[in-house]
Amino acid sequence: MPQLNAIVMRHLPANLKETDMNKKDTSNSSSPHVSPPLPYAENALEPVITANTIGFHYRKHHKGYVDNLNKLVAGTEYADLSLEKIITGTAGRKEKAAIFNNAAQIWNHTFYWKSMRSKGGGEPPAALKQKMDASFGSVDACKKELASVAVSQFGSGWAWLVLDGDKLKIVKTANADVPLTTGMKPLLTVDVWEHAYYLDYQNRRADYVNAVLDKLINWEFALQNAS
Ligand code: MN3
Repeated sequence: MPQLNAIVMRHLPANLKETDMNKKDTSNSSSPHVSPPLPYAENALEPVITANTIGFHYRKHHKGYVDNLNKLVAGTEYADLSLEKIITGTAGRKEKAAIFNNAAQIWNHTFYWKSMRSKGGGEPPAALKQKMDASFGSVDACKKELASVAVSQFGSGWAWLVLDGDKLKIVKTANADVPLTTGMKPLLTVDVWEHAYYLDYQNRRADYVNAVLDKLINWEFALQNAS
């Protein structure tokens, strides 16, 4: 799908280009994909998200997708491809669903870690605020829509702030799906799979989402991706 590939590569956030997202583990050629390091300590997001949750999420779930993908692509036409090329090459192909799901979940999680920071939330940088005002009317309206979409995603999935052309939009995706495959440019994401919040919030997804948006969300990351 050369056309789709071109769209996706053009829309990749600058800080997620191949050097970052496609690190090769040269010590073990059968395991080409690795988990990029967390951008902060596992306890850096406390008390909103505990080190316990981050530990399981990063070291078990995220790593699980990496290990699965490495097994699934070994000896196939995908073995030497970057994560992005695997995602775009398998999107929408039922017979490649396992490869797509694991590859997309690696990308989504790396993007999710960067979408948060210690002492995040608060006022977005002026350039992002301007875009939010233009697209949603206000920062609050943007946050409300993001929260409402995150809470209403039925089952596992993701809520995203994206750039669609010149306009900011909020979209949700189910399971491993990622807006990259529809030509939109992801700016930030919130993981609403239960493993992201259940240890800390049990069934209270709305409390998790609102706390993330108020206290952790990394607006600077979103702005970098928008420029
Ligand atoms: Mn997750």
